[in-house]
Amino acid sequence: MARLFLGLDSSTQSLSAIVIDLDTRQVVYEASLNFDKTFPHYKTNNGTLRSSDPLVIHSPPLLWVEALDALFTTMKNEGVALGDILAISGSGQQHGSVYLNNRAEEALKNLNPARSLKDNLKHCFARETAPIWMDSSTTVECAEIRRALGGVKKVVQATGSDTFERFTGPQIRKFSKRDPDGYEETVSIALVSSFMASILAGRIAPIDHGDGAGMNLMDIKKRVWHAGAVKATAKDLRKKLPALVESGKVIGKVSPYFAQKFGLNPGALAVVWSGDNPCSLIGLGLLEEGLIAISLGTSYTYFGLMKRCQTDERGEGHVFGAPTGDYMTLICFKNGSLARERIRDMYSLDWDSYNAALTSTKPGNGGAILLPWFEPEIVPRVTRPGLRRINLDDRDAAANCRGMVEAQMMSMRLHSAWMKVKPRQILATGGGSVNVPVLQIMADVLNCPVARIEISKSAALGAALRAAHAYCKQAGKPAKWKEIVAGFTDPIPGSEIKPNKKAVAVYNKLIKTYAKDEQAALAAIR
Ligand code: XUL
Repeated sequence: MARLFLGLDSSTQSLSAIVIDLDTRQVVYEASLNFDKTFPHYKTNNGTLRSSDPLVIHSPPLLWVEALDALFTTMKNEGVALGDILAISGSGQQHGSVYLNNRAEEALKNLNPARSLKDNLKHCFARETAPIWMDSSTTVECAEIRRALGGVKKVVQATGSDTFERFTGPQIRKFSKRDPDGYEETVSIALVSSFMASILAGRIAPIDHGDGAGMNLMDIKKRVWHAGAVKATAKDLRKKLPALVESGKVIGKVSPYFAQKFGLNPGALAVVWSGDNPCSLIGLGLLEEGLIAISLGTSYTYFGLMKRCQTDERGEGHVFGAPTGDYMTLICFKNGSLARERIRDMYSLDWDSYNAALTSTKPGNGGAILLPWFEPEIVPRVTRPGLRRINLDDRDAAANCRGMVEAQMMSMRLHSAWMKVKPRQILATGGGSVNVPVLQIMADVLNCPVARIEISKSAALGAALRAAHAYCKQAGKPAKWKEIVAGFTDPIPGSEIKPNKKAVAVYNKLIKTYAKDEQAALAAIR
């Protein structure tokens, strides 16, 4: 019998599944259900519900429930050997919260396979919709919690991140203030990850240390609920929070609902879910300190594992628990590929000519600096956006193309220094990673080899690998993480780009100029 493991990913726009065969090291099945297309009756837009307030962004949890039923139906119809699945885990978009009432626990325990999951669970919510990570309506609550805990530095040291609008604590506080009755009716608050895990396990599931760290409620060092943060967030909150557990925790067997309805192995283990970023850490094989992933998407993210818990006292970056029991960091730079595209369009170029401009210009750009904050920036915090040029001629298209990419890479180097982890190998992923000249600048500025990795469902894969790791441990045959991920997370062969020594020397100097110019620009804005 094959040893199969299922990883699910409940993301903003879709629910995905990956099944891996641990013996052949193959992904044997992949599927994805797009929420807008598959469930138009929820009237979501990219999986979200909008209101008249553009800062408020929610999703309907019943949609996720219906999607879980539909995905299992698809897997059954497509002949997935569900009877051979030994364990299931999952990944959830981080920070989003689901508010369950006093009927939830019983309903989860007694899921009736003769009815749909939606029918089983439709009366279990104390709040119809779930605020998700895109919601930025809690600035007031962020300030209140930050003040109660003694300022940015204190919050960061306590919870791993400054208070952020999308984080769960500020969202809970807002709900408790705006709808005290709904809050009162709430018996248990779940994250997207623990909510989905609750359905699979047939009971209120715990929250893992990875996703728990995205709430501004967990003591990042002790990995327990932080009494001060809980108190500063909302009244009686402690009672409404489930247990915090390590990411490898087996919750129990999967609910009989799934065995009876879809033929899932009734002995399959339900493993606690985690957030999409901690799951991607595993799905990209970032198991050692110094292995860093840089995702070049609309925004850029920089993430990697940390052995020792360092926090960013400026309050820009985040620290989450890693599924390995270590820590991980996540730093989001909002002005990513979209900003590069703005420069491309400004000079009427296409990507080929943009890349040609990068290869025809010299590292360091003759000391010219560009600060590319087209949109309000997260890292560093920029509330008044705008493009700024220092010693840079706006008529020189090629120098502007280079200045753009150098600035993004220097910003990553500067604003990841707090981790005290020197990158040894960078894995570049996301749409922008096909541009080799961009990766050369990345390698030169960060003084580190860069390889490309293309795993489109890294979060779902990470979840499947986490399920396999937890299963082996439970079966009394614990395996090293390296053994679990071997063969699943390899970079694209031959894609490695080495740093150029001369260019590295140029950037080691230029980074100081960049830091000074950035500081001056920020001082002028604030
Ligand atoms: C991380 C974050 C997003 C969500 C959705 O802090 O907000 O990455 O996890 O993917």
